[in-house]
Amino acid sequence: MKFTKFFVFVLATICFAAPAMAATQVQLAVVTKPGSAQYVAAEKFAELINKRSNGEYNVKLYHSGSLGKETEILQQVQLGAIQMAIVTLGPFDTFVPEIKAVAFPFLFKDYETADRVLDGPVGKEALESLAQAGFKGLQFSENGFRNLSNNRGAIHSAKDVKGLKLRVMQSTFHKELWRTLDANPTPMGWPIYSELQQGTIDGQENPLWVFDEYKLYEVQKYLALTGHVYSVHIDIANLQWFEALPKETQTMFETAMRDAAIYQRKVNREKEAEYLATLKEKGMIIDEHPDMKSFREMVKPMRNMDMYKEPKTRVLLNKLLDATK
Ligand code: EAX
Repeated sequence: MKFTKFFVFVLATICFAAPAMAATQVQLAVVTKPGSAQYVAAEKFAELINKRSNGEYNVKLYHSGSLGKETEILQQVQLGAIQMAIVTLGPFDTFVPEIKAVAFPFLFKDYETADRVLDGPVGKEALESLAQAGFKGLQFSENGFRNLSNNRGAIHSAKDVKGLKLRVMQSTFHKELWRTLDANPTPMGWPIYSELQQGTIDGQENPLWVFDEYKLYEVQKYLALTGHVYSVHIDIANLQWFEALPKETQTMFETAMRDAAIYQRKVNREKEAEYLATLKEKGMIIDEHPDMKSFREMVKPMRNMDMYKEPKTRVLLNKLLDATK
C-alpha cells in the first residue's frame, strides 16, 4: 500500500512536473520599462506563448535597458545571444537600409491606413527584408505618431525648428529628416530624461505615451502635435534560431505576436486622449494644430535624397507610397 502510494506520487511528479521543468526559455528584450508600448506587446506575447505552448516555452522579458540600448539589443539578437526583441524602427536602418522607407514622413495619414498597409503584402515584404541582417521580422507593433517637444520656445511652423538641439534616435533617416528641417540633430539611445533635464539638448520627438510614461512633461515645456512620422516597433527573432524551430512552433510564435500586436495597438490608441489630457494638466504648452503644411513642404525634397536612391529602398518606398493611396 505504502509502496503504491509512493509510486503514484512519483508518477504524478513526473507527469505534472516534467513539462514545466523542460520549458525552453526564450529571451525577449525591450529597451523601455514596464508600462511602455513595447512592454505591453512583449508581456502579451509572453502570456500567449506560455498558455498556447502548454508551458513548453517560457518567454523571459528583459527591459529597462538591462541589455543595453536598442542598437545593442539588435546586435544581440543578430548574434543569437538572445532570441527575440521588440525594437523601434529607427535603429534598424543602420542594419537594413531599406527599412527606413516605412518611417517616411507623413506616409500614413491615420491608423487605419497604417494597419492596412503594414499588415498587408507590402508590410510583409518590409518584414522579410530584415532577413539580410539575420532577423526574422514577425510583426509590426506600435510606438505611435511622433510629436515634437522642446524647451526653447513654441514651435508652430517648420521655420521655428531652425537650430534646435534635438535628440534623434540612432537612425540614419531620423538624423537626415531633422537636418532637412534645419534642426541640429544628435543621435542618442533611449532614455534621454537627464539630457533634457541638464539641457544638453533642447528637444526630442516621440509619441504621446512616452511623455507620460517617462514624465517628459517635467523636463519639456512646449509640445507641438506634429505627427510627422508614424513610428512602429518591429517584433523580431534571430532568423537562424527561428527557422530551426518546428513548423508548428513557428506558426504559434507568428500568431501569438500578431495577436499581441493587435492587442497592444488597441491599448495604445484607446489611451491617447488620456495621455494628452495628462500632459495639459501637467502644464505643458501644447500646440494641437501646428502649421503642418510648412513641415510637409520642407521635407518634400527628401524623397530625392541619396538615401532613397539606393534601389531596394526606392522600390520599397514606392510600393509603400502606392499602397497608402
Ligand atoms: O519607444 O528612442 C525613441 O525615441 C523611442 O521612440 C523610445 O524608446 C520610445
